[in-house]
Amino acid sequence: MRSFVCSPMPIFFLFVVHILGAISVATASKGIRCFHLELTHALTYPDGVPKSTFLINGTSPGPLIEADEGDWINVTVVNKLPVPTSIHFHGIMQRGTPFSDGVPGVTQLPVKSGEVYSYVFQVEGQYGFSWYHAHYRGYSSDGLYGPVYIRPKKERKRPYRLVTNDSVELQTLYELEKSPATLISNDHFKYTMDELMARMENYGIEPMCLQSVLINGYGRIYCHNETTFQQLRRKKPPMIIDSMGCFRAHDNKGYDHLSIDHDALETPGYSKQCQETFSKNYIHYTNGSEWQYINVLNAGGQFTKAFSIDAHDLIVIAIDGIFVDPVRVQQLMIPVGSRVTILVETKHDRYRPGQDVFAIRFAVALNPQYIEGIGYLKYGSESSNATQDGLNEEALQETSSMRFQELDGTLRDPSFRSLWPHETKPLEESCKLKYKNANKTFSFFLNRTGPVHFSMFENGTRLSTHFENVEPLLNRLGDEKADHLNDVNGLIRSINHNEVVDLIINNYKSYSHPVHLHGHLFHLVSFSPTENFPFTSVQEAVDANYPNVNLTTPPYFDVAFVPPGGHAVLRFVADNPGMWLLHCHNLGHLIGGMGAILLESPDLIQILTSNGPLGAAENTSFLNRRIRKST
Ligand SMILES: *[C@@H]1O[C@H](CO)[C@@H](O)[C@H](O)[C@H]1NC(C)=O
Ligand SMILES: *[C@@H]1O[C@H](CO)[C@@H](O)[C@H](O)[C@H]1NC(C)=O
Ligand SMILES: *[C@@H]1O[C@H](CO)[C@@H](O)[C@H](O)[C@H]1NC(C)=O
Ligand SMILES: *[C@@H]1O[C@H](CO)[C@@H](O)[C@H](O)[C@H]1NC(C)=O
Ligand SMILES: *[C@@H]1O[C@H](CO)[C@@H](O)[C@H](O)[C@H]1NC(C)=O
Ligand SMILES: *[C@@H]1O[C@H](CO)[C@@H](O)[C@H](O)[C@H]1NC(C)=O
Ligand SMILES: *[C@@H]1O[C@H](CO)[C@@H](O)[C@H](O)[C@H]1NC(C)=O
Ligand SMILES: *[C@@H]1O[C@H](CO)[C@@H](O)[C@H](O)[C@H]1NC(C)=O
Ligand SMILES: *[C@@H]1O[C@H](CO)[C@@H](O)[C@H](O)[C@H]1NC(C)=O
Ligand SMILES: *[C@@H]1O[C@H](CO)[C@@H](O)[C@H](O)[C@H]1NC(C)=O
Ligand SMILES: CC(=O)N[C@H]1CO[C@H](CO)[C@@H](O)[C@@H]1O
Ligand SMILES: [Cu+2]
Repeated sequence: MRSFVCSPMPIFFLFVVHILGAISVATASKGIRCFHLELTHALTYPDGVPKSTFLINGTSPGPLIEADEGDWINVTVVNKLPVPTSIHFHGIMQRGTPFSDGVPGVTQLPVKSGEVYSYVFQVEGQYGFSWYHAHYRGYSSDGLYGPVYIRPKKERKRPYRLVTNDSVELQTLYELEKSPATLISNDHFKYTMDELMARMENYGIEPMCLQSVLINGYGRIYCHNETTFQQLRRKKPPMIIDSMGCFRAHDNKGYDHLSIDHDALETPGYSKQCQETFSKNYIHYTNGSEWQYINVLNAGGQFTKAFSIDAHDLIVIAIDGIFVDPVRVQQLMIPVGSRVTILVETKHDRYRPGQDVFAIRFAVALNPQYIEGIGYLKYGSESSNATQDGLNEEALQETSSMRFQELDGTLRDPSFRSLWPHETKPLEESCKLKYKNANKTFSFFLNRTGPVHFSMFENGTRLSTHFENVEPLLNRLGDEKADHLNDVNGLIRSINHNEVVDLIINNYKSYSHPVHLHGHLFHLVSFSPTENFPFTSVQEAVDANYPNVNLTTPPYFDVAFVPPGGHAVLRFVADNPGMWLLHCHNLGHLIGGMGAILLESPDLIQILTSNGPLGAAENTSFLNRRIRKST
């Protein structure tokens, strides 16, 4: 059969792949789900102020991509933007389809303006909440992001019985699992990412001062007074905090030398006088259900978020899509790129439909800015109120006394509990750590090596500037040996099939970095927020009884938050041939070079070697692809 047939209905077809150039594997599958995404450029007013935005099918976030575990998916992207781009499916492993990973310069050429490009992959053996976003320059933050949800197959173990044994409630949870709600926050700057990057290059300023925090594309500019800011800082040294809540950090020289751009929002400490807006905030209606099943994502390109819903506990059931032992908390700490799935009990015997409303808060945590995005959890349904804007602001004022966190994300009471993704345990046996020893260890060192230069390597090596526009590395594998790749910065070559690989990631003192690995989930086998890993391998640490090593029940996810001065050790099994980026998910840091490319099992990588590079748009007939063996 020569091509897939798009169908939401189960149909059967043969998908023929050639592995190692010799074996033909015929895989029968249920069908393929096709999604069409049109990328356009428009002026929008997400927080009441006009901004040049990139949209997906006219919206940002873009439409949901949903499927059942095991499905094939075909996402066809029509680039009607004035710029090139690409789409990466964050959390989708791309097993057998590394060329659909969406990283320009590594797995494809950028999709140029006017071109069409299809990403085809299978979600076999994976489920839960992921997301898609542009992986070219910083365009993700300009609006190119959206949710992906893969419904788990029947056989998987669920955590629901650890939450309730009431059969009606269990049924509700199974029902809600089919189409969970989504809350996505984005860091919204006054300027577009290209404008910010130009400023970064010219003035050595990182984008650090948000205009607003959006929730599902909605937001407002809130202005807080000096008293509020100073109270938040009461236990810390005095500092200049501007009207947008941005403050000058001690270690950035205050940008005092700058003679221009002082007014511009992205210069911490110099924002223009804050101008409040009253645009619409996002409203999540309970629709009368006793439970809310919500996928929460920090899609922001910049800051970790402290998330909470006033007066409502959060029961965490999955991290990065993977079910975990449920934990009841009042607050989630969500690094950039991380996803947390929660259950929230909405008690309709206590709160009144059409009336009671509670704030949903995404606050920038660990600052350097005091700012939060607010949405509403509203009892009742949209129709139980005549107008969308008929929000009871008075009721909101009342319930805000029941809030858990301050504007800076700190908890208001020591009895409240907060949870980081790295404090969870995977639920299913299959997601637990199986390997006590690693075959290979690689070390990384997160450092700022220049005003706008960031590196993952001890010697300061960075991903090359504009690596995104070069001939994709996957293509360069070709027939010959990988000699072509000698000039590639930050390439790790020696990962062989089925090896157990440890990545030791130490962080220098000044910034935190959310490190994301493509193509794999990993176990966090050692972590410390305060010290670098004092060994050269996990085995040495085990031999020394190092207390931060965790080989019994380590967390399992795809983003590791590495605090300043701390470390994370990631362990994964190299069972997915491909070229996988390992990078900081702070967009400014990634653009500044903070990444590495893991070349895994080059002999087994399936590559498209027909005419031209993978980026030859329109040509999605990769069923015809020949798989070559590098000899
Ligand atoms: C994916 O969908 C596009 C648009 O419908 C189609 O042209 C292309 O052939 C499909 N790709 C595969 C591999 O089926
Ligand atoms: C996006 O818009 C296109 C064109 O209007 C439409 O065909 C497609 O179904 C939309 N995609 C999704 C996922 O809604
Ligand atoms: C439900 O029942 C199981 C098995 O008896 C038990 O392990 C679990 O703790 C119960 N769940 C709750 C929420 O009580
Ligand atoms: C500052 O804001 C707080 C909280 O909104 C308010 O209680 C206080 O009265 C304000 N102070 C001044 C000086 O405006
Ligand atoms: C509530 O119902 C509306 C209208 O049917 C729907 O759009 C929305 O997604 C529902 N919300 C939840 C949380 O299920
Ligand atoms: C390992 O990690 C889990 C999950 O974060 C935690 O509950 C457990 O206490 C950790 N064990 C050790 C020995 O650190
Ligand atoms: C971090 O970068 C700075 C600036 O380039 C350099 O001086 C320093 O040696 C680096 N630190 C380490 C441990 O590599
Ligand atoms: C820096 O270290 C990396 C990783 O060890 C290595 O591949 C690269 O060749 C080194 N670069 C320089 C300039 O020494
Ligand atoms: C990895 O190491 C183990 C021993 O620790 C060994 O049995 C296994 O063969 C090694 N795997 C590979 C792929 O080298
Ligand atoms: C697409 O690729 C196939 C080989 O995989 C080739 O035969 C065909 O000519 C290409 N089509 C275009 C439009 O480039
Ligand atoms: C029709 C309806 O239920 N309207 C309600 C909308 O919300 C306000 C305040 O939140 C209520 O007072 C109305 O009764
Ligand atoms: Cu970073």
